[in-house]
Amino acid sequence: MIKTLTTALLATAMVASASPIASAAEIVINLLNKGADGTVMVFEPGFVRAAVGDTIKFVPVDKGHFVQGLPAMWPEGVADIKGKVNEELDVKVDKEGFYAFKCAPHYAMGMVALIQVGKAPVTDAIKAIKVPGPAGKRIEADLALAAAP
Ligand SMILES: [Cu+2]
Repeated sequence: MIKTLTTALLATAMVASASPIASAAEIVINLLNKGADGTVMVFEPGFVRAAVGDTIKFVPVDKGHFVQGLPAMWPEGVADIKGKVNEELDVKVDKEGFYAFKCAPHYAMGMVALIQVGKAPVTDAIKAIKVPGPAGKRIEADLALAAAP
């Protein structure tokens, strides 16, 4: 009887861990006027690895920021997203790929974040996407992190 119960519990645990809903995480990215390393106008962390089904929560710790998807680097078929100034924004990432986000008011200053969802590979096509200015430099650095094992 005890053995049967243990087996049943184990089976339940295995099903639960295989379910994307049970294992989905919430990942917080803060919108800051100044990052830990002194860089002004940043998402922190600016690069994140997420699993399919996770939720990215953008938190405007400082005022005057708002989040938008960067269409140049966005999974095909996923709807655009646009937050509101000074408001939190939850983005559930349901499709593998690269999701780049910008803070619209500070995009020219390089305020971007990159989320690598699932096992999305850093392909030549991804590397060839042109993002101008400081944002492009940051995305380039993020892609180097994404390509690392
Ligand atoms: Cu901003």
